Amino acid sequence: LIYGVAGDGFYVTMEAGARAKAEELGVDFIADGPAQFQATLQVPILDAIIAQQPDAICIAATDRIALIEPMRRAYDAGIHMISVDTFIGDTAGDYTTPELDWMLSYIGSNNVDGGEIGCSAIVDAMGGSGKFYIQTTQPGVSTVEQRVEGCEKAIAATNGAVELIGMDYNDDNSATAAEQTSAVLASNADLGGIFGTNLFSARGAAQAVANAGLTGAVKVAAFDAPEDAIVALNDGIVDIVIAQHPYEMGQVCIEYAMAAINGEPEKIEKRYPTGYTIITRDNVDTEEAQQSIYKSQ
Ligand code: T6T
Repeated sequence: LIYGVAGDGFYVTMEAGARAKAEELGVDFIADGPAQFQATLQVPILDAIIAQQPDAICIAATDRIALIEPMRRAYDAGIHMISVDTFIGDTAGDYTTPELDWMLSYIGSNNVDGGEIGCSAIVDAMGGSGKFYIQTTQPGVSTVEQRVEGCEKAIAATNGAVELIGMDYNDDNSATAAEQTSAVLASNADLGGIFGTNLFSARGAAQAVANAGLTGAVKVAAFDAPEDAIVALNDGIVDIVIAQHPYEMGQVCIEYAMAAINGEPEKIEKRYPTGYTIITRDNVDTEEAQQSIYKSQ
């Protein structure tokens, strides 16, 4: 498993799911990933793994385009290739196209839907009108790009009643996200809603709202469910937490890898969408919500 960045609860949870399934199936499993969410750091890790000649690789590509060639190298070296979380290419994760049909599968959330769910909830919480702002990580990352697309759909559905006043790229860094959000709050006293497209974006956005004393006045949708997002939800800083199912992504990835190795392609779907658990203050204490909180180690 080559994940997107070390120390991110989302990937920590994915690795736990993959490791548990690997133990169950007797798979020799290793996981590695870059210290920052960056293609230039991830590609050398991929190359080092290719050199070890594994039978299969599950990878969360940190860039839709930059990882195509390096991943193709792995395939050409005889390794079964599976995308987990993010996809490569510009066909929205469709791996049936001739350019990408060497990819076995894309296992991950429906991110357009996720963005739309989060932003529709915030639009509602804003009473259907007002100013909206998006915190996201980097261009070229399939997941967050699709979440922005879904969010823009929710905003467009208001026919202009909600106005998207801006979007900033925080480079997957919550301190940067907090700084950028603070600046936007300072110059837009009437901001109504914010969408943080991933764990670090949402963490920074929530911190900035709390620091500005705007808890409750500015509604926040947090993509991803680390423990601190749940604390922020309970404190009224965040209004909706969209929990992905990274543990399942890790498990399915190992199952698919084994199916490929055992010559059972009928067990592999080209697209395996994992679902969401939508957490609000109404259901946060349910077992389902509590179980969907990401592991931190
Ligand atoms: O949101 C997840 C993941 O889906 C995305 O591709 C990158 O950011 C996270 O890992 C959360 O930090």
